[in-house]
Amino acid sequence: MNILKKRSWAIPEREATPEHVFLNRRQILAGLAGSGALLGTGLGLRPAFAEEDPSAGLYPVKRNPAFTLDRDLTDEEDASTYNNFYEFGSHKQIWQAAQELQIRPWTVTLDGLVDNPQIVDIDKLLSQMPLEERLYRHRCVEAWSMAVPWSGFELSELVKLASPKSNAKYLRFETFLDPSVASGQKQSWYPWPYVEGLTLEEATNELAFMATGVYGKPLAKQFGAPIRLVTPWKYGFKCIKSVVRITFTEERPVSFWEEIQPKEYGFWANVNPSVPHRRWPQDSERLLGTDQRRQTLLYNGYEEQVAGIYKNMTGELLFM
Ligand SMILES: Nc1nc2c(c(=O)[nH]1)N[C@H]1C(S)=C(S)[C@@H](COP(=O)(O)O)O[C@H]1N2
Ligand SMILES: [Mo]
Repeated sequence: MNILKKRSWAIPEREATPEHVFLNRRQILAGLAGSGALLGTGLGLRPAFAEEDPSAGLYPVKRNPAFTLDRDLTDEEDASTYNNFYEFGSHKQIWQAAQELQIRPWTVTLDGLVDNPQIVDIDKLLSQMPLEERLYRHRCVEAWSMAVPWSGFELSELVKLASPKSNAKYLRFETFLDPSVASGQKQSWYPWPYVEGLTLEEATNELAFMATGVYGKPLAKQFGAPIRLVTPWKYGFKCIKSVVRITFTEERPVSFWEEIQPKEYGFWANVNPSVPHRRWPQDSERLLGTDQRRQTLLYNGYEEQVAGIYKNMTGELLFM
């Protein structure tokens, strides 16, 4: 008689688990590995980005040492997996859905009140623009922030290319519109396409930047490939992604968020720690990928470069 027979409660977990449960668990693990949910381990992120971007050979570009930071760069995986891009969903985990975006062929239309209206092919544009890398802070209106190395060129270069007429006062930017790849655009209560705007004076400030790359590579799709605006002294929603059109106008454009909720999101949206959002304070920010908070800075720390633009504006809601 075998007195060493195992007690029923002593069997290995594998045998004790009904087979369908066991299989499900394996399938879930396999799915997680493929989906990049195991990012902490460094698995999963690369395969989705493996598709070659035709501009990959242009990067990395030379860093412009004039733009320095007061903090560490945000970890690339953290910045690449926590994004706002409502075209692909109204939450932060859109990076996989955004891989549906087709970024070639891609053109940017420059039109409206300009002497040189044109439709520029993205690769032609990239070949003629002076690409450089800049380290910028980014402050989302939701009170989180990051610091990233953008590659791209000054927006003033595009303004020069278009050559605005003397009556042009604003730039109106538009994101692509294609609900067949961007399922968020099927949500008809949003005023698609995403629109943003700047004054000509803001657009020609040296800080206003068109990013075409980040972290020494072409923009990953979730960052707004192949070209997005970066205005680091303003709340992040001004930094419109995947731009297809820039129209020079005499009238102030109404931006996407302003159209949805004008009491909370205005045209100017300059960062100011002492002007709270209607629903939360803006005096501090969470550094993405960490558990640290920092005091938010006036104009997100870029006061010296941009405060002059606004000094004679009275009666404007500059900080929302
Ligand atoms: N087209 C488009 N551009 C957009 C958004 C968006 O939803 N759609 N979100 C904005 C917001 S709120 C922020 S904070 C930044 C986020 O950029 P990131 O995902 O590269 O961090 O993109 C901005 N640009
Ligand atoms: Mo944001």
